[in-house]
Amino acid sequence: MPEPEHHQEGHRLMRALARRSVDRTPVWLMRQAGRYLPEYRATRARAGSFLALCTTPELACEVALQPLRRFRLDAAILFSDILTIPHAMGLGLHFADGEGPRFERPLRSASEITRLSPPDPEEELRYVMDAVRLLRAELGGRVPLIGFAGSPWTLATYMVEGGSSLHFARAKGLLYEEPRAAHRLLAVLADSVRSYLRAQVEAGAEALLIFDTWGTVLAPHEYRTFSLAYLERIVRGLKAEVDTPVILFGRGGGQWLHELAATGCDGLGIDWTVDLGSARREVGDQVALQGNLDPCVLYASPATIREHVRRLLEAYGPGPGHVFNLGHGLQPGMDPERVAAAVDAVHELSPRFHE
Ligand code: 1CP
Repeated sequence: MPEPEHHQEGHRLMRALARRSVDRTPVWLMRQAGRYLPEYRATRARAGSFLALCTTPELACEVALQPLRRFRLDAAILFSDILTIPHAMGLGLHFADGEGPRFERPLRSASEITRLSPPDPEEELRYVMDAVRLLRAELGGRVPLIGFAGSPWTLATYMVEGGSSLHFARAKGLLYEEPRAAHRLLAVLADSVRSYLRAQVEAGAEALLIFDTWGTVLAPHEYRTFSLAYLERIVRGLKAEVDTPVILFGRGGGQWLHELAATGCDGLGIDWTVDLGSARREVGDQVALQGNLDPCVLYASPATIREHVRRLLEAYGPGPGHVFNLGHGLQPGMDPERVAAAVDAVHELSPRFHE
C-alpha cells in the first residue's frame, strides 16, 4: 500500500485533475483489478462468478485493493461493472464463462423502452454503494477512490444488442429508424447514470469516470446527438450537485477532444491512437488528460516498457495535468511483473517533468 502523502496538500490524482502542481505524475491503470492477477482469480473462484463478486461488497472491496498491494498506484477504482444499471432495470445480466456479458431480456421494442425507469441507487444498486463505503473506509485516505459508470450510449448498445456486438446493427438501427425511442432510452439512462454517480459520491467516491467505450462507432451527427449530448447532460447535472472531478473516457474519441472538453468535465481519458502531446496542445488548457499507453506495450520487455513510458511522459511534457494510465484496460494474459515495470517507470522517470 502506498504511504500517505504529507508533502503536498491533497492527493496527486486530485491535484493533477485540477491541473495543480505535483511532485511526480500520478498513475493508475484501467482494469487494474482483474484476471491478470492470480489473487483476483482466487477471489473470483471463491465468489463463484463475476456477478457474485460484484454483488458481494466484501469481495468486491478485496479485489479492488489487490492491485494496490502489489503496485505503487495513486488511485483505487471501485470494482464493479458498467452493466449494473441495466441489470438493476430488470434486463437479467449474466456472464457466461469465456464469453462477454449477456442479457436475458434485451430491449426488443419501443414499448419495452417506455416501461424503463431509473433504478434507486440505494435500493437495487445498494450492493455497489456498500462496496464504495467499505472500500473508502479500507483505503483510510491513502489514495483517492474513483467511482464509475458507463455512458448512456454505451449502456444502450448492450441493452439493445443483448450483449457485446461487432456491427451494432440493432442499436444503430434503433437510432436511425426510431430516434424518439432511442432518445427516450438515452434520457432514462442519463438520469440513471447521474443519480448513480451522485450516490457513489455520497457513499465515498472522490473522483468519477464515465466510460464511453462505443461512442465512436457512430457517424459524427449521430455521435453528437446520441452520445455527446447525453454525456454533457450528465456532467452539467453532476457539476450542479457535487464538487467532484469527472473524467470522460472516450474510446477512439481523438477527433472529439474539443467537444468532450467543452462538456465541463475535468479530465479526458484518451486511448493510444491519440498523440498525447497534440491532445495537450489542443485541450490541455481546459482539462487534464488521462492515458494513454498502448496496453500491448506490456507484452514487451521491462526495458522496452520503460522506454515507452519515457516517451509518453515526454510527449505530454513538463507541468501538471497528466494522469498516467493505459489507453484501455489491462488484459487477462498480462504479466504482473511487467505491470510493475510500467508503474515503477512512472515513479522514476516522471519527477523531472515537475521540477
Ligand atoms: O471474467 C471476469 O472476471 C470478468 C471480467 C470483467 C471484469 C474484471 C468484466 C466483464 N468486467 C470487469 C470489471 C470492470 N469493468 C471494471 C472494474 C475493474 C477495474 O477497472 O479495476 C470496470 C471499470 C469495467 C468497465 C466496463 N465493463 C466497460 C467500460 C470500460 C472498457 O473496458 O471499455 C465495459 C464496456 C464493460 C462491459 C464488460 N464487462 C465485462 C467485459 C468482458 C466487458 C466488455 C465486453 C465487450 O467488449 O463488449
